[in-house]
Amino acid sequence: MSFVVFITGASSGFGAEIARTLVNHGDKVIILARRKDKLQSLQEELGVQNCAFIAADVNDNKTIALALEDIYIKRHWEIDVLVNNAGLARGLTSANQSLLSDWEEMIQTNILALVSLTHYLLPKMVERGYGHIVNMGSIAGSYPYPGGNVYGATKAFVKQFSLNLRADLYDKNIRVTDIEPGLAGGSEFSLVRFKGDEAKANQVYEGTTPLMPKDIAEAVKWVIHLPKHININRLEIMPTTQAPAALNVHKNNL
Ligand code: NDP
Ligand code: 8X3
Repeated sequence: MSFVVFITGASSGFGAEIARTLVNHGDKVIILARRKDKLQSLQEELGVQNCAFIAADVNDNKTIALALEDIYIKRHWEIDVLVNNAGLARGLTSANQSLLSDWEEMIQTNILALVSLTHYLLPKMVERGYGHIVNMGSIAGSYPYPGGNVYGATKAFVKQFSLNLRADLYDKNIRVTDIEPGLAGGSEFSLVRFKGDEAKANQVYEGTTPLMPKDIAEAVKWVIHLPKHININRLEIMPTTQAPAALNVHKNNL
């Protein structure tokens, strides 16, 4: 079985690797991100017959709807699977030192854009009688860590939204999966989090073996291509070198 898979945030990291892995498996992909040059070269790599791209901000609902209509008219591709992967962390500072604009950007992209796209595509999936929404959550949505404040909260939203979608859709043949990776290198995640500070970004992965985009892409391929009667609700994946820590207790009498 091959699918048409719409992947947001596919100009780098997980999204680009998910596109490669799925096309390699025989699927068609529609890739979206803001950087057109990156999308164009990925399309060349994957073959124009297998890959359409939309160079847009994931928050730009109107442009995305028009581009999807255009792809439907030209290629007759109807979306079987939506991979809501576009997302970001900004900053790793304590909540009292964080910028409100960073918090707003994360909420806008990780929550509002994901919700809008889901709201746009879900009725079409229900009408066709099949669909799969794969959301890119994070372990940060389950385990708090210092500086994770709003980023982790956006991913907690993604987790609960995914589970609540299932509650509405279990009788509609629509699958919903929250993929929840832990520390993962090989993407621009930390570079974006630390606003271009390469040294700081590289330090995150120094001396350890993180997950890589290919690991996440294989997980996405697996959940999508399971027999249709199986829904993976949540898939929490950590590198072997990572584990949740103990709770902190501040003892102010010492
Ligand atoms: P990257 O920074 O490499 O990828 C993020 C992708 O999202 C890019 O393609 C970027 O493209 C796109 N993007 C960001 N903002 C927008 C926007 N406003 N409009 C359109 N596209 C946008 O990081 P990852 O691959 O690591 O991250 C992918 C997802 O995985 C994110 O949701 C992240 O939160 C999540 N995640 C990452 C983990 C990690 O440790 N790396 C672990 C757990 C989850 P462009 O800039 O061209 O628009
Ligand atoms: C990214 C994983 O642990 O850096 O979602 O928050 S982590």
